Amino acid sequence: HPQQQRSVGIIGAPFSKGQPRRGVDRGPDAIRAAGLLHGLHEQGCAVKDYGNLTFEEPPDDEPVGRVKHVRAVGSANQRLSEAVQAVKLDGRVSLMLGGDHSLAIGSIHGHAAAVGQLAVVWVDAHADVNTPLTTPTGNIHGQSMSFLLHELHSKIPILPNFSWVKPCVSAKDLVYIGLRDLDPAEHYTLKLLGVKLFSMTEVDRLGVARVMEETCDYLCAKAKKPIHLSYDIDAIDPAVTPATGTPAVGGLSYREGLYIAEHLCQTGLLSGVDLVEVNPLRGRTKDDVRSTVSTAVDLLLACFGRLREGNHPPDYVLPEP
Ligand code: B3U
Ligand code: MN
Ligand code: MN
Repeated sequence: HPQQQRSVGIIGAPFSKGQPRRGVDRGPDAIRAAGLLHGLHEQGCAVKDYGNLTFEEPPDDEPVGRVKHVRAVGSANQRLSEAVQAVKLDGRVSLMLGGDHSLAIGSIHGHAAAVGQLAVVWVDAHADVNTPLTTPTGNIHGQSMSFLLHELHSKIPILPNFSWVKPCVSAKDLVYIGLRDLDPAEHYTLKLLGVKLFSMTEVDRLGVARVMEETCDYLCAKAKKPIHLSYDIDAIDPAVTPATGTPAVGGLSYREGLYIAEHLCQTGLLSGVDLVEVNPLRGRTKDDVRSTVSTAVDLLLACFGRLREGNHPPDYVLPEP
């Protein structure tokens, strides 16, 4: 599908209560201001910006057990799920700009509600698969996948504003790339469920090209399901993308990060994308922020057709003298 016209629906989700640091709610506007829409138009995408969602602040949102801001996260994700469903019913690839990674709950839920079974590619330094009972921090951005996996359903307690969340992803339809900072319970869970993962060790061993080949062979073994890519900017090395809440050394290079996006685009199966955890208030310098945000834009342009070899419109003709 080298030059197909791609139709994109952008949803801004300026939400930060899945984690404790302020500023990640400024991600969507920073990514737009860095030229995302202009770049998508220029490469021939049909883009519709659905604008930023607004979120309510539930009163008395006290921790439930260890878990923080449960009600706010639950209701924000319910809104996001509905917004993603609307974009999919419009026939577009949904692009959710976060915001923190708790938003993957609503984004993936809405995507699956609209199109059915998904394959999920989770690119992240972290696995975000703590349950509300294993979380060491209480932050829901470290728990998103636990709410979505069928296999963990019996491990999830009842939480306020979460009753709408139904698990919609099978462990066999999930691949992690870039992992390097997991809690013991998360590692145990991924081994127990036999989840396919390419930690930074596998990226080092195999190289990113083989990682992507194996990822797509694995996910497409039986049927070609629509792919949901959930891209946490902290998957990339903090030397390149420092403006994020929980940077982890030893990450993907800029080139490896781009290769992942290019490769998934070329499958023609990308149906939903998240780009999360860009926090413009976390960089030490303006250049830290610029580098983080422009890397996010470059990853997204690659998701929607941009190639480093160059591109041209399908109707291009050389001018005659
Ligand atoms: N695993 C830890 C840390 C963490 C997860 N995701 C991020 N940080 N960004 C937790 O809080 O569950
Ligand atoms: Mn994450
Ligand atoms: Mn992360």
